[in-house]
Amino acid sequence: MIIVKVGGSVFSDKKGEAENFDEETVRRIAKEIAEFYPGKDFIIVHGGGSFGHPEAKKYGIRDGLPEDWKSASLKRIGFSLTHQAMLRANDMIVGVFLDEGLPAFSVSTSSIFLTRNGEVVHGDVEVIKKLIENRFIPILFGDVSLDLAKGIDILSGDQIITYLAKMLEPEKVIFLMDVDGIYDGKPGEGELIQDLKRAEIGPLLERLHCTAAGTDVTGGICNKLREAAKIAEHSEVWFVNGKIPGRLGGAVRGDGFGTRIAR
Ligand code: IP8
Repeated sequence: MIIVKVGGSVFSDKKGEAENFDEETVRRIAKEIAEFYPGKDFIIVHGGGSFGHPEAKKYGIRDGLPEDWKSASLKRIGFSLTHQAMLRANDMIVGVFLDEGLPAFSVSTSSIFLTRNGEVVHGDVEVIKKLIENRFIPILFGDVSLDLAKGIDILSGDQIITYLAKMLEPEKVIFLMDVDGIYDGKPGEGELIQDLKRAEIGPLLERLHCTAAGTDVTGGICNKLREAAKIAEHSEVWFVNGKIPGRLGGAVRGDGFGTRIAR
């Protein structure tokens, strides 16, 4: 089994207008997966991109539910609007996969996961296991979550993958991004790291001065790297450019260009 994270910046331009969708790239990703399916099983998890992140930021979903009724009521509306925005992204992605003849099936993350301060404390993976057994391709997504500490929060696709990797022990986890992999510095300035060891992730996070930035409410590359350190306990991890044809296929085969973290 291979888990593929389709980063929000791969299927949409986070700096562009709200809910823009790069159908051509998603179609090409689906075609690359079709080269390996049904020989291999896939689970897809996609990010928020220009769909979930602007809404989540606007309504301050990560701050949780406040005490007073009036502000909590507005937050509840924002919670649902953020989820609806993610459903629209998911609908488009699932639609493209179906169109390419892949049996994609939408799984609404907020219906099967519970968090505590953004970390998964419960995830119903039985449905996902059964979908895989019946040869479907489950498509989950970064979403809002009901949170045991704050009432509501955001659950990043990256956190979902860490949980799935722990429960399902996939052969590989592949993160598709809009850059070639993990850089020791800013993409384009620092050097691309082709082989990264788990033990090197901590010092790298320090060198990258990891702080949340821009519209990404879940912390971008820093969050990915922190999660990758956990995922690498269970599976090989790849970071590749999802915008460039063939990179996903290369990571599936194991001879691809990008950053590889061996188990
Ligand atoms: O882009 C965030 O998912 P991510 C989802 O995988 C929302 O971090 C709703 C902002």
